[in-house]
Amino acid sequence: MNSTSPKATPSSSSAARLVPPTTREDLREWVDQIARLTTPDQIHWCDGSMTERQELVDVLVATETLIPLDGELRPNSFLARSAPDDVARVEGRTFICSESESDAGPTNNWCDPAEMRSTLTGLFAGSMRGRTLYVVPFLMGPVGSPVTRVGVEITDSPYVVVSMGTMTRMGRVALDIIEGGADWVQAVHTVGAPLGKGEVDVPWPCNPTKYISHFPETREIWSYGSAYGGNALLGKKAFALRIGSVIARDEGWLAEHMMLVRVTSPEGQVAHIAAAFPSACGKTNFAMMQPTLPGWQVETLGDDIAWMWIDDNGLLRALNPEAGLFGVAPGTSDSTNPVAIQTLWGNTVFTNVALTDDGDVWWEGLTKEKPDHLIDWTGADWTPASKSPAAHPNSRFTVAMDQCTTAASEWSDPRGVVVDAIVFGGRRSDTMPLVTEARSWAHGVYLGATMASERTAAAEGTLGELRRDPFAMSPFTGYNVGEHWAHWLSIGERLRVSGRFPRIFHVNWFRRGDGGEFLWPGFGDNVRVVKWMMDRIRGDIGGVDTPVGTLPHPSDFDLDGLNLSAASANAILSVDAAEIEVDARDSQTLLNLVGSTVPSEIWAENAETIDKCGQ
Ligand code: OXD
Ligand code: MN
Repeated sequence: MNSTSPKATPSSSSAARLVPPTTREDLREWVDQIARLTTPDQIHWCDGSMTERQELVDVLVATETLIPLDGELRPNSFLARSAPDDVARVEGRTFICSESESDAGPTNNWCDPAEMRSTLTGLFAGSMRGRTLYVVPFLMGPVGSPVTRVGVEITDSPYVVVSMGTMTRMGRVALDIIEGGADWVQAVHTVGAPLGKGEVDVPWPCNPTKYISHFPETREIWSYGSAYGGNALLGKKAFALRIGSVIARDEGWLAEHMMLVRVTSPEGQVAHIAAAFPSACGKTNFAMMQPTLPGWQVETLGDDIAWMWIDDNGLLRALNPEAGLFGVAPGTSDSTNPVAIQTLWGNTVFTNVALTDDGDVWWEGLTKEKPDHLIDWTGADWTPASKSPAAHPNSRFTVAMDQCTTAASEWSDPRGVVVDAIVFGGRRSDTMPLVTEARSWAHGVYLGATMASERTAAAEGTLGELRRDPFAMSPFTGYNVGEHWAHWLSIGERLRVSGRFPRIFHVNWFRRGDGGEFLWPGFGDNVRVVKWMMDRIRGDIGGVDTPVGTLPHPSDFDLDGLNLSAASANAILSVDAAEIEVDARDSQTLLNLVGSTVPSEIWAENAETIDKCGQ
């Protein structure tokens, strides 16, 4: 905030928000304690009202953090441009600070909690000088659900407050639940850019030093130096996945990196599907699929995170704990995801996309023809001759889930939905067929544990290299990955009581032919895969037993009307045992890394896979 600009004084009209609106001494004491450490100019308790949101937006426009878009083309929408070095989650700076290193496991960065506390205390001391400390109470999940949890984020970024207002149920609604006696997860965030007296602020304050630290035992999150989504909107990855997965393990439920949809067949059969994909595998497109087969409907329940629990009848239920969509913009278009395009008609904050000359947004892939002139995500002039992309590859949109044109009415039902199918998937140019169904719950857990994806240009690492990403949770499990697999197996044991197991499938939309071309059309045609899953769930059809699970019998799989050669169809709907064996042996590198916490069932499934390859 620009302390020299009278316009930029946050919420000066709302003196009431400076008074703690809670009788909870422990909450007031905690806020005081953080304020004593960080020394902000003032404290603002957020109520989550539209008036408050408008006041914060006005502040952000005054500081040029938000650039208003054209009111006709993109009503009530804004563009934010981050600092060039604050554009993505920072996995290398993300820490699980459990008391014991083995609790974090070999796939997390661990740091001794006492050492991390001492580092953070030094960094947070005085870090909010010249700024406002916002107290942001929020819910993950709808009011009244057994899995809904409360958090309070303290932040000095009004951009974060506005974004939390979209991504969570924020303000009074959460404070009321705290008043009722609920515990809350403590989340402390600073951009790490104190302002000197009279110092003019920059539009995107942040700090080159970054820490995203989690303390699983005390359920605390401390985030320093970044204002970018996944690092700073602490309800999302930090709470709903990292701390959430620890709470879920301790309490016997699951906090997973999965989208959630409701599918209805032309005959009226309904199925709810939860699916985990690493990034760049079309997870959002699946969540908003427009089926190409007549009479099919896919409705959106969630695009990123699913919390799942076993209900009193022994059924696995799921809900999306978030209230907004924080999606990747590039590649989103009328042909790849028309639902997202409709959803973004207005009331949207875009971050790091390009600005058109008429005050709208643009990103690579939005239109076939590139505009003649743009302002790129760094604020510089851009033409099609420019060497760098106009929108950052990780540029984002933030929009309320309510605005999603395919949102199922159940998306905010506190009872959640019964999960019929769990899907794991990755981007594999070879080896994995279009779809298989796991032989058993344990085999499904094995498929999730060893799932892998080839790196794309946007991902860190060497292009095309295969990365194992267990349950698409690599950077998101707040405890030892081997214990996560054991936890999934224990959920299976508990489902035995009702015998109502969701089916587990593995999909691969990305098989390539000899010339490198994609063999499967994907997008809306993925409903054909869903159709086969629904037939399997109904128990109508058999399949072909393979080392990697049950493969569709070609005569049971609907390819009608697709321009797919027999050779391509055969390639995606067949399994080469030799390739699967190589893959199973390759996944032993991960199992050996995870070491002693790998459940024996996972090794047994690996051995059975290899065994079946030799038969
Ligand atoms: C996300 C991610 O932003 O998974 O959802 O990185
Ligand atoms: Mn995600």
